[in-house]
Amino acid sequence: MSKAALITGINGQDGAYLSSFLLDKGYEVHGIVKRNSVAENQTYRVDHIFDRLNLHYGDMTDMSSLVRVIGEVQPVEIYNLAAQSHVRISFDQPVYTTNVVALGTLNLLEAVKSLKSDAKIYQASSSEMFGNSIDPDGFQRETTPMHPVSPYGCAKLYGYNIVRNYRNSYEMFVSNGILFNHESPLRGTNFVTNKVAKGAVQCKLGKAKELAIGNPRAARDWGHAKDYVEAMWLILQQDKPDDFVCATGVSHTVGDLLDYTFRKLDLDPIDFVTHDQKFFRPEELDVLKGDSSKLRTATGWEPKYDFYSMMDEMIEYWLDRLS
Ligand code: NAP
Ligand code: G4F
Repeated sequence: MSKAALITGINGQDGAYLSSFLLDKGYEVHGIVKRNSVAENQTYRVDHIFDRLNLHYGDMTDMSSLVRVIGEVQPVEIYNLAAQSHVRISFDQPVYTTNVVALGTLNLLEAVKSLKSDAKIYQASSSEMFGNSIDPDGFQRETTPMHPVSPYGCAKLYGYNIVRNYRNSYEMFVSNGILFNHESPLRGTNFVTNKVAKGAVQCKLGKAKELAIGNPRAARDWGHAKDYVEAMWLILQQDKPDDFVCATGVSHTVGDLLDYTFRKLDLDPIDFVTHDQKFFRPEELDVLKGDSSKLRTATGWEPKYDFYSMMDEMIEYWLDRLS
């Protein structure tokens, strides 16, 4: 009989890639989907594999729904990916973000504990937890102090800590993946990479005259979601639960992102890019660059995409869709 895996946030970017990855590995894949008034659009990222998935209604803020689904599915692995994952929006919805991201994680841990389930749990922790804390060599790693600068980052830090607390207190197999930014054509278009890929293609095709963005100086360590879901699985295949950074180790600014994308389309960004205060954050995280030596040594993980091949795929996707 195949092993059951349960993914919260299955219809998100990472949930879609992880579902395909686990199906290929022979898992029976289950996922929790929260109620939405328009059911059709909600699953567009997994529509190509919809018939092979088992979806259950539930919500991270409703522990009873988590108990019900985990009790029914009896998963061997749980990937906790559900979140209000947009940093800028977390300033507008701080309480909701904290309920889903922080208390939602506690709800999941309590559900697993109360059911006496042996499921291994992957917690989607984030490089946003570091805030502007950087080691002297310019990298963030597992030992770097964490001082988050957004409601989302603060909520993720609670999730990270409560995971460690339950691991130590109750001998649960629960691991944090501290993942740096990862992107793809399935990324929400209000995150900067896919916003720029889509916006630049619209400019190229004459469908838009300008692209308004926020802080061009912020720098991120961008990888591809397809590579990062493999890391999630590898983290749960370790003998012991632990915490691992997953990153490419290379950082680019938003300005570099604009320059590469527009020039790839034979456009000059100066002719199209404008700045709008509404896309800036009240407090900004300036630079992220991750050292994932611990993960690479323990699991052999290596990313297959770099920044350029990742952006090329996203640009191609929008050219195909919008042409
Ligand atoms: P995403 O595309 O925003 O997906 C989030 C998922 O969570 C969606 O399926 C969403 O469902 C679901 N969700 C939201 N609120 C929920 C609730 N109350 N109950 C149940 N489900 C809920 O995010 P992602 O990029 O795939 O990221 C996956 C996880 O990794 C998130 O926890 C994110 O915070 C974390 N992370 C992401 C990155 C990154 O760069 N992508 C880096 C580090 C950590 P609807 O779409 O139906 O609302
Ligand atoms: O694409 P972003 O919105 O991603 P951000 O804030 O780094 O968060 C993502 O990565 C985290 C991991 O570190 C995840 F935990 C989180 O869930 C999410 O997936 O913004 C990236 C950078 C920021 O510095 C932002 O200020 O781009 C800057 N930026 C500049 N103009 C913009 C824009 N960001 C967005 N979304 N939209 C803009 O117009």
